[in-house]
Amino acid sequence: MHGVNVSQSSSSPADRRLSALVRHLEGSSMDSANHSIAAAPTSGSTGARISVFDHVVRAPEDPILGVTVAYNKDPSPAKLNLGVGAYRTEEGKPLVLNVVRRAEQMLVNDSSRVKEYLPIVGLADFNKLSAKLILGADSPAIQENRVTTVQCLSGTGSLRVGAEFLARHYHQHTIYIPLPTWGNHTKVFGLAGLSVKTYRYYDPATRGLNFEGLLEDLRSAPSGAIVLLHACAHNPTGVDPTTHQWEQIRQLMRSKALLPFFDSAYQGFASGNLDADAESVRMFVRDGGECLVAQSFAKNMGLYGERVGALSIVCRTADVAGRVESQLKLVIRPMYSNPPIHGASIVSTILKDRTMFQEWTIELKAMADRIISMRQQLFDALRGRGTPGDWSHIIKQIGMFTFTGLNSEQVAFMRNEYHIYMTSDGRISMAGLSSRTVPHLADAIHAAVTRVA
Ligand code: KET
Repeated sequence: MHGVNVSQSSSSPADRRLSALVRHLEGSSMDSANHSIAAAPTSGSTGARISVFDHVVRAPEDPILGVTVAYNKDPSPAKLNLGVGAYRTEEGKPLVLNVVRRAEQMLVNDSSRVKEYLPIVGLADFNKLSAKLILGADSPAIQENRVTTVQCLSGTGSLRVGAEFLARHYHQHTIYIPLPTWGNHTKVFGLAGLSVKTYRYYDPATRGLNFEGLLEDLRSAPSGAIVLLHACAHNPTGVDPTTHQWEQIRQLMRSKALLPFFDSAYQGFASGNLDADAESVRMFVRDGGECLVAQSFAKNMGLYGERVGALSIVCRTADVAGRVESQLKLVIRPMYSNPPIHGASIVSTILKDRTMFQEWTIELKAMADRIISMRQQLFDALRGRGTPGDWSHIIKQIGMFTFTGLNSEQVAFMRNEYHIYMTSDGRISMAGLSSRTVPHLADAIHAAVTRVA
């Protein structure tokens, strides 16, 4: 046995993962000599009533999902949850798309369907159709069989599987994520063993893109570094590069051999058009280079809790793609073995039927349009109240969220005084608003801006 010495007392999760990996590679089992579990029996027969978990400290709630936890505990009838990015109707209710209901009905009525395990990589139809959706029906990369797609547990799972693969098989372990970004990115990539750095993205002064800062940071990144890009509808800022800026980003990244890892959680939610929202990804695929794409169907098909997503890796050749897929299977099998069948069956039923696909795009556009109309209504309501400040970013920003510019004290004030819930960075989910609740929100923002520094 070769002697790799990794300290058992190292405290960072990455170190612990490395230790576990080393033990695994050395073939030692969990209860081998140097890894005895120093704890009292769990039966309670010793008389000592101290839990073996007594040292466990309470963790804070998740910065985004914890907002819903707090909201659920609030008895006020006026409460409003603008925290998590989840679509609501004008009536404030969660929405199951009609086309999804129809697909589910068809699945239920099909008695030939069984509940066998899916393959490790998931449902074959779903994978093909998902790649087509993001890369385009006429994508040469698909035609040349250079894309491997695996079904994963929604966007988060796709990011994590991609990150685990990169940590094992890619020479550069540094990933650059935008500042700010979706809060979970840091944890997903860090826990997979990558070293997470940031690149400048948002300029609070202009409430727009810090394009020069972004270029400068990517220019000084080490060659080959991984770069996380939001395909569209950047979360939390709602600020996307223009097509021209994307092209400059692409040229710079390719010239430095930086590896693009796209997070596509909002395809169709930015513009209401699936193809337009995939353009950034397609620009990078069109040049023949390699990239990763994590796709989520949570928002655009409203399948949040079904956990449907896909990871696609676009490779140089079909041969490489085949080998990459074989390794993705080794990542997935010990994590969750294989993905669930129901959500992916809904998606593939819709994507493969021309009429249902059409119906989906109409329902998706309606969701995107309702969000855009909420932007206008909130903007008008603040203007109507003469609320101090320039609120034009509310109508300029793209996608599900408005990055209001409210500070954490103002956010706390709005929660305490108005029962309005949002993330502490001042992000509000426009999809959680309705014509009925806009005045309440505008009153709260007005009060926060005028009364809380
Ligand atoms: N990427 C981005 C950019 C993102 O905003 C989310 C979810 C995900 C991935 C993951 O979604 P999934 O459900 O795994 O497909 N964002 C919303 C929900 C959350 O935080 O989990 C949010 O920001 O509110």
